[in-house]
Amino acid sequence: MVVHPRLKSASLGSREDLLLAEAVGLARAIDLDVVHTEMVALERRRPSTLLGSGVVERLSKVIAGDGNGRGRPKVAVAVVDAPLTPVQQRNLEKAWKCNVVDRTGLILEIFAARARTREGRLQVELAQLTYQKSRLVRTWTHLERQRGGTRALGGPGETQIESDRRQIGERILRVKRELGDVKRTRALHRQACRRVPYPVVALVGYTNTGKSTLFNRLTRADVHVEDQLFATLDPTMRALDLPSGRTAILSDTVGFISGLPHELVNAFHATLEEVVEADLVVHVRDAAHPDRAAQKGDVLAVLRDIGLGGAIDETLIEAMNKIDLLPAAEKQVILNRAARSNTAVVPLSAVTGEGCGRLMAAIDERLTRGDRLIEVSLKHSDGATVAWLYDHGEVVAREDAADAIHLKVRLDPAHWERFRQRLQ
Ligand SMILES: Nc1nc2c(ncn2[C@@H]2O[C@H](COP(=O)(O)OP(=O)(O)O)[C@@H](O)[C@H]2O)c(=O)[nH]1
Ligand SMILES: [Mg+2]
Repeated sequence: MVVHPRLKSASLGSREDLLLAEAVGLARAIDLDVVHTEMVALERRRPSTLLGSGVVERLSKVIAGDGNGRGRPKVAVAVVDAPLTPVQQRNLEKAWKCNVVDRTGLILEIFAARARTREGRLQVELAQLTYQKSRLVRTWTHLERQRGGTRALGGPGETQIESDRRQIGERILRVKRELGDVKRTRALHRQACRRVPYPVVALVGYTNTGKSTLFNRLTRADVHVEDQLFATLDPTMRALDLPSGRTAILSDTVGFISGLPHELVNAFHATLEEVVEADLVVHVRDAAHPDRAAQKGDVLAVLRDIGLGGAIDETLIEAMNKIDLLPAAEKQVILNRAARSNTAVVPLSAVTGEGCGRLMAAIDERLTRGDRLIEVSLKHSDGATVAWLYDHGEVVAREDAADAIHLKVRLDPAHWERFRQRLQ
């Protein structure tokens, strides 16, 4: 169940629908099966449960399966799309007899499931620990106040919460230290990570703009041998067959989230680390979203923050998605603008498929721009150079003759330059 509470006094009109839709999108991002969604209007925020008691009671019937389920609740997880205090969270769990996750908790789940690099995982762990610790601290003060008790730090009188807190504090220190190490050796890690023999195309953009739909449409074809490289590791990377016959890897990244809680910004940026490594970034936009201009600004600002600044024009294609939802006149404006953009903007619909072929062609053109197709003959003893070419280029033909190995290889300009130096 996903509940989006809003204060009656702060109504944003139709924007609220979009916020609820975003929360549902976030829940689906960790594979929750959403059976009930609801916008709840609040007169005020109740300290005990946030929501009013009537609403809490009504929803508990929904959770129990419309009131007829005595045993297990039908709903296993209730997402409350707002910040909840630890007390509110606990009271709702008691009233609803199911797990309750607030907005920050949900986002942390997504990041944890999707962080790929070591730095990403550490940043997410740090954010999780900090979140947990703040919960314990506040729960603890709450309990202390109730009991009016005294406390002894450490020693035999130590309470469970105090020792939990101390352990979390120690882990935070350890994670911070490790993060420092990772950052110092980041350059080395990058080189070591760069083992994928295909160019990587990353899809970025706000949640619900259609990244996953586009990802599935573009890579829908049968399962590839290349996929097996990733399948077990990562369901968000798949082989992409380009019109030129070239293969790339398409990567579906963590979506941008409106009003990202401040304490999660570092973790979010770290989950986008891989985007910096990508050969090409496809910025998926929702052409029908009223905030699409602001969203674009946010995305570009973050891409600049994580280090994509200078090369942004070279490495970015804008996929204007959901054009099927636009009125004809508005759609025409976007099509005209795109036609003048020289493949920098591609209007499309991931649902109907319109424009998806053009996106594939644009990706292809961008990836092969400046590439060279070279033919080399190498001695059988020169296994190192053969291996280097397989690692850094795309071997399109190979013939093992008696005297030599003849290779036809496609190399991008940077690797072509390195290869020339290698030969000298
Ligand atoms: N009408 C329309 N809906 C779309 C299109 N692409 C995606 N959607 C819908 O938008 C919602 C979010 O899509 P999803 O791929 O999960 O977005 P993501 O969060 O960016 O991965 C889903 O309900 C999709 O069916 C499109 O081109 N047209
Ligand atoms: Mg998605």
